[in-house]
Amino acid sequence: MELNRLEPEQRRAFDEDGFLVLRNALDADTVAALVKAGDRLAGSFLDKPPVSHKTNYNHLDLRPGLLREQPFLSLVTQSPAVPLIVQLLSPNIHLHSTAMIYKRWAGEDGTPFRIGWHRDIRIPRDLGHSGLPRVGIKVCYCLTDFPERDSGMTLFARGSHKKTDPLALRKGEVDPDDVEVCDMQLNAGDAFIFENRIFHSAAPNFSKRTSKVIMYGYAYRWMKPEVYLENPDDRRLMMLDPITRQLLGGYKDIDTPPWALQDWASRAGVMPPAIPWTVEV
Ligand SMILES: O=C(O)CCC(=O)C(=O)O
Repeated sequence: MELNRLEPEQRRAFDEDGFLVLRNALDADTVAALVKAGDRLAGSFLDKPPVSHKTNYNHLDLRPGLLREQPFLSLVTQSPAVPLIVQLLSPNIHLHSTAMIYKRWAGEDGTPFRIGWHRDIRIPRDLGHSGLPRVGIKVCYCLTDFPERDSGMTLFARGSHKKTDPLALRKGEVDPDDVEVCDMQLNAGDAFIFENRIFHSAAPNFSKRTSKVIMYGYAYRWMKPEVYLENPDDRRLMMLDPITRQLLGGYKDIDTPPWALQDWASRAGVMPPAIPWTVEV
C-alpha cells in the first residue's frame, strides 16, 4: 500500500469538521469497474420504475455480499483513503462495515425529508452523547457526480462530532439550524472520510439520475464487524496480501499485534508512539 501522507492541514480539518474531502481518490477505470459490479448487484432495483410517494422504495442500501465482487474486494486496501485512516486511527484496525447506496429520483414534489440524523455504531445508546471516543472512520466513494444540492448526497452537520448532547431539530423541521448542514457537491471518483461521532443523515435524491456511492467503515480491531460482513474464508484469505488479510479479520484474536499495518506504518515512518501501561514516577 502506497503512503498517502496525512498533511497537518488535513488532520486539523478532520479534527475540526469531523469529515474530509479527498478529490480524485479513484481513477475513471476504477470507478467504471465498481459501477459495473454495483449495477449487477443492484439489477432488480435498477430495473423497476421509480415509486412515487414511497421514497424509501427509491433508496437501496445494500450491505452483505459486496466483497464477493473483485473490484469491491480490491478497494478494501487499494485506496488513497486507507493510509489516511491508518494515520488517523492507528494500525490496529480492520474493516467494520460495507454499504453500496443507490438512490433513484425521489419524485416531483421536492418535499424535504430525512432518513434520520444519527451518529454511527450506536455507541451513544449505551454511553450517552458526552465524552464519546472516535473509534471508526468511514470512507464514501462517489460513483456518480453530485453536481448540485439535493442530489442524494449524505448530509453532514459540520463539527457535530464534538457535540455532547442530541442534535436539536425544531418542531416540523428536518434539519438542525444551529450547525452548518453540508450537502456536498462532488464528482465521480471523489471520496470523503467521516468519523463515527459526526451527525449525518441520508437525504433524498431530487435529481433525475440515480446517485451511487460505496461506503466502507474501518474501526479498531476490538470493534466487532457488522454481522453482514462476510470475510473470505481462511483459504481465500491466505491468497490475499498481508494488509488486506489483516483488514478482513485474518488475525483471529485481539492480542495478536496488527503485524501487517504495523510493519507498513513503521516502514512509511507513520507509526504512532507506543502508549505504555505504566510509567516510572
Ligand atoms: O444513505 C445515506 O446517504 C447515509 C448512509 C448512512 O447514514 C450511514 O451509512 O451511516
